[in-house]
Amino acid sequence: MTTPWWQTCVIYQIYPRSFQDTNDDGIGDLRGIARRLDYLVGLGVDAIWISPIYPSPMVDFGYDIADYCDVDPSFGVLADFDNLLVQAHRRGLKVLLDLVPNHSSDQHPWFAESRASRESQKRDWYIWRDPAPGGGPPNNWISDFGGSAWQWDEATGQYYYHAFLREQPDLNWRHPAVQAAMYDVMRFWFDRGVDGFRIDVLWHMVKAADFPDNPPNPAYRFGMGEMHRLLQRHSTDQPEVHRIAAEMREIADSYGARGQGARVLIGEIYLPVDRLMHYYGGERPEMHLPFNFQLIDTPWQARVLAAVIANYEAVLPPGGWPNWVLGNHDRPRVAARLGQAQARIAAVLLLTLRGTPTLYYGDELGLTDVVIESSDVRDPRELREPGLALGRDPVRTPMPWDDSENAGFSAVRPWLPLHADWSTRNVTRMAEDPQSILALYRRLTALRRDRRALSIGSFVLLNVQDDILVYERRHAAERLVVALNLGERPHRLQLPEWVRDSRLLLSTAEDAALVEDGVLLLGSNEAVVLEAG
Ligand code: TEU
Ligand code: CA
Repeated sequence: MTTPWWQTCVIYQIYPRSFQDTNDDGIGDLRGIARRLDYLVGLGVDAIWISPIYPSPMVDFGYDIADYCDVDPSFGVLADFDNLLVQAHRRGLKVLLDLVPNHSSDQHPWFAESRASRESQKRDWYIWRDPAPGGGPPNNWISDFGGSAWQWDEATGQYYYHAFLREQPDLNWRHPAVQAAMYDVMRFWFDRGVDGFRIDVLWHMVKAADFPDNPPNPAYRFGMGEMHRLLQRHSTDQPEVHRIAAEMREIADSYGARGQGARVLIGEIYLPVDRLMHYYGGERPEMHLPFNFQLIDTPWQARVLAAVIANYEAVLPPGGWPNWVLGNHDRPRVAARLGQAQARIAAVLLLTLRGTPTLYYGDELGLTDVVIESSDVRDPRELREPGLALGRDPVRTPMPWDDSENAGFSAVRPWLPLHADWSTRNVTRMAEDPQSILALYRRLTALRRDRRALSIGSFVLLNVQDDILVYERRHAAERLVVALNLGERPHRLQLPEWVRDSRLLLSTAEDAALVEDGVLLLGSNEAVVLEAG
């Protein structure tokens, strides 16, 4: 029985505007990704997910799509994508695209036709409603980026719904023609050879048919962002979304359901874990991997993490494969949240937990959130709700390749500024330093490849105390122990009997931990992987 690649792989997210520029416009492009594929092979990842590359006015930097079946000129042309795919596949790398089915750009021809008149053939492709009886928006729903989620259209005298920007009208997924059109988009890219999709805001796609007001959120506090005033009870996570997710899965499976040829679907879903589990599917399979963002949101404390991991393992449905994420293009970077020392421990955690890990570009260098001067702000989220630290520019800054001008990212000033220490915190420099976090990531991916216990083995929590988290990964005769110190204080840990004669496979510290008489001396901010026998 062969394990499908998406269970054993390490996924690497690329924010294409910020990875590598090749035509001197300060914006990363597809040729740039192709140029850096050998870096990714050396890093030891197996699949890349590329944030949207399609034609877009870039109001939300590609999450506002004006044509689902082409490439934006700032990223290149379709032939560049085809070439990237060939080059990636030649190196054994899978390529996942970002599918954004919930909404299009307001510049998409579908929306132009829809808004043209109430009688338009495509009127119902989007969500149009009359004003509330007393006037004003049809209900109280709030955009995730602040303000009413309803935009008045003077010409046709109705409101349209947008869960995000007004430039991102939501498609009406209750309409069969919309479903058919988006399924054709999936086929377009599957036919070209892509290995799967990360699906944007999957849980948003269907709204309650009668559009009731959302209830207030009792936990709302100023500073959380206006969207959190209300619970998104009726605007998201509706039962009907599951049939759509299952149909998407059927399309993916029709291109490859097993082994190396499998096509994979990853759902972006921000929901409590019990709700998240439904997106694996019931009678019919849905997402291969509903993104598990808990490591991003969980306080960095051993007991809390242990509880989160144990609960997640416990509620996974039969056959449901776990996955873990430390960061993405919307959330603070891991090194900004935890600091450099613990970012290394987080790397060990991400790559030794049971389940498919997704790594965000730059986190392997310990990039932190870059301070963006107000004149440099680009993210519409920051522009709409300034000063609440909701902006996402800080985590989308250019990848630093070397200490040449603009860090080898571009010959010209990049679209967002580089981090301050780019002349030392860059790929070339860190690759030479065996103690760098980059070197640590390389050792971790190599170890994960080498030890089936890490990729497909079982998981058992062994010890949780103070700042210490210890667990076992086991496959057949292979038994590994992972011990993490989430704090500064060194610890002496009594090891279980079976691991007394153990070998140290990896340590994050320069002078690695010692095992003496069955006691592990775990240093400050140190994580180790031991192998029994
Ligand atoms: O993100 C959706 C999303 O859930 C977040 O913006 C969320 O509202 C925020 O993290 C608060 O928890 C996806 C994309 O990843 C994002 O870049 C897009 O802006 C958004 O959808 C619209 O497409
Ligand atoms: Ca470019």
